Amino acid sequence: MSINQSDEKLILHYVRTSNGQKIAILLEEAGIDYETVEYDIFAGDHLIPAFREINPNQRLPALVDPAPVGGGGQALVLAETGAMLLYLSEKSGKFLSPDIYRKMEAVQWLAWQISGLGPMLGQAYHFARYAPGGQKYAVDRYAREARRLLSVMEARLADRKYLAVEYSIADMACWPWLQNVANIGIDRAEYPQVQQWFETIRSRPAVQHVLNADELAVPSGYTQKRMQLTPNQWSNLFGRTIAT
Ligand SMILES: N[C@@H](CCC(=O)N[C@@H](CS)C(=O)NCC(=O)O)C(=O)O
Repeated sequence: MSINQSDEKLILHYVRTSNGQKIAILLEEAGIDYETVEYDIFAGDHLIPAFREINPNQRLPALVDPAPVGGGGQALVLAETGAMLLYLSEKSGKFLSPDIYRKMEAVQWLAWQISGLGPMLGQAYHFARYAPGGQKYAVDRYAREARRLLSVMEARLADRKYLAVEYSIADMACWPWLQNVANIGIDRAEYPQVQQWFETIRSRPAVQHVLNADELAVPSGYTQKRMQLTPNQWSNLFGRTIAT
């Protein structure tokens, strides 16, 4: 992994997880030229000081645009997937309608993903897959909240193909998070509208590319029902290394 790369391509500091895939999908959909720098979060790649300069919150992905339009030659360094999706749709002029009503509908569902679906499913996955046993309350609490959020999506998609009026960054934000809900005991087929939406998006060439390209796809070891981490890996993600 080398953080210092230079030319005019965008640099995507990438982790092969749902959050990383959101941004890769938009870059592929919009046809923006980019290169990835891959981080192994289990190995603690994101904890090195050089990455803290890029994202003080030390979470992935992050994006560097060496020459943003109107930036006067100064690079733009961005963290938070919501901010990155908004930036890239503005840069490309795609996947966010210029019509104020349509645009804000998509922004609303993007906000719903980054404040609700992502964090709640994240906790559901954590307690079901990483936490020591005996956490029934937390496992049930977050699984229930995950189901509630899927029901919200199900109702939303009852009379429309996408979360907003057209395919948008809101769909790209939500889609990767629904790939492995079986790991938290949810069968997507219980939510037929969500399932149909999921398949429609899965069949898009850009999404297929992200699912199949070696450098972008989620490694099979990341999707096991129950994760077995070494003490060092656990510490890099949830333990004392984080505070230092
Ligand atoms: N709110 C952040 C969440 C990013 C996030 O949590 N990324 C995970 C990978 S999917 C991460 O960096 N985890 C490392 C850790 O928890 O130490 C965003 O939307 O960008």
